[in-house]
Amino acid sequence: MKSKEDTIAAISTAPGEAGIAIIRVSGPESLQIADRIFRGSGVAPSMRPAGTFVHGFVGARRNGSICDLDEVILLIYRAPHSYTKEDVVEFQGHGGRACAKRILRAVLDAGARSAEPGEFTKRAFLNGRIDLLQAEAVADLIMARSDRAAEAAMEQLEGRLSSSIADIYDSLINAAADLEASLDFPEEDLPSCLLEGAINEITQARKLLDELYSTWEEGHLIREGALVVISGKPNVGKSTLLNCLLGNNRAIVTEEPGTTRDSIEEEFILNGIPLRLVDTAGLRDARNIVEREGIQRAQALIKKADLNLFIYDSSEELDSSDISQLKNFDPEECIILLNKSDLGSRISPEDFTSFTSVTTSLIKGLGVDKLKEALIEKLDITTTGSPHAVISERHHHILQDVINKVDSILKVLSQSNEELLVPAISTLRSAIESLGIITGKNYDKSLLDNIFGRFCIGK
Ligand SMILES: Nc1nc2c(ncn2[C@@H]2O[C@H](COP(=O)(O)OP(=O)(O)O)[C@@H](O)[C@H]2O)c(=O)[nH]1
Ligand SMILES: [Mg+2]
Repeated sequence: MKSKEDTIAAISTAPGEAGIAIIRVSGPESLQIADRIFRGSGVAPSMRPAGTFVHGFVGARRNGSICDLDEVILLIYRAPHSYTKEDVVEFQGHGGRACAKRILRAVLDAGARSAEPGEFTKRAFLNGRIDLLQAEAVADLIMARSDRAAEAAMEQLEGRLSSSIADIYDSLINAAADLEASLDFPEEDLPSCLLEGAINEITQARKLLDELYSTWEEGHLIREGALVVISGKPNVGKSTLLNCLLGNNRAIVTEEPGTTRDSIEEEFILNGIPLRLVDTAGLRDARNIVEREGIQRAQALIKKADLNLFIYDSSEELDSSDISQLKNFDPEECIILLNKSDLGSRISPEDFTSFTSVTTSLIKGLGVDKLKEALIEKLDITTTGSPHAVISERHHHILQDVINKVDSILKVLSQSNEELLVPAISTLRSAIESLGIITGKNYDKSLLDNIFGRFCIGK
């Protein structure tokens, strides 16, 4: 399927006051549309060579005469050397609320159609310039909230993930060919190299699948951020911790227990990973209806968290409710803070041997660096190691399906049961087809609508 043969246009820059706004036009009529509305020195845009730019004005016909709408630079690209592989022109006009819209209106009046979200990138995909993984990387890059997220998106855009999938794809195709060839032999004449070759190829693919699958956790953290929930009894220093990490006074801190009623969420970037840091209402038996609602929300958040930070006031003795609250936490996904160490320590790390604990005096900023180190370790976000692309939710689902199929094939092959060979080959073919949905070798309209519908207009 090639992209539709009409010409589309959209404002590609963000709205609002800015130095420059870019209006992008792509399709067979792009240059003729530029001829109709652009007035500059020298020859008409459609007579100009690719890869050039020219200064001039965009005009519109009003009451029989031409009136200038904006002063622009016009960039000219010719198929196939453009973002979409089609003829493309870009008008760089003035930013702001009105100018870009005036140029877009002139372009649409001259024969273009308004682009749908992501339609330029969709054309780049349909015209074979990039695969679906690279198209998704464009959206990831635009939405990246941290250095690490942008880095991973660039790796994907440059084709690292595509080439890993291609390696798996090739191994499975080779294995399918071997297995299909083996069907031509009666059982007693079957050359052992065919079956062995297939098993080797599939085992190799299985290893690569595992490696890719294991990047899901990191991919999820990079794209959605890690939900880190701060909880504990009233007055132990939860809001002080939020403010300490953010470096400002986001949450109200008072000596009065029960100050924080609703949860407060803020973004905090740690080692390139966005954390969704949530301060919650203190956990206690509350009478007040608003506070009770706040506590219920806190409990729901604790269950959802990627990581919990549970704070004690270590200047006070542990009581039975302190101990029982610990049951809500998985030691793997929780860090205990022993706060207010400046007031003396009645609780010690030895009281929580299965948990990671950090001693702090948040009012003095002590122990915060240790806490950050513990967070990095618990969330497994050390930035050492070579840069690598990471899979997304969509890829995760498909890879899970492929892994299940590959495992079932390996099981059948290990049993050397001739009768099961034909169904195993068809399972292998179906695994290969699923892989093709990741890169876009196989796609349907709803898959493309789903992926490109999430893009912004103009990309
Ligand atoms: N001495 C001491 N006081 C602290 C410390 N951390 C917080 N506080 C104080 O404890 C009180 C309650 O803090 P807050 O952050 O509002 O607790 P929250 O109810 O858990 O959110 C405030 O008066 C803080 O200034 C600390 O490390 N040492
Ligand atoms: Mg508070």
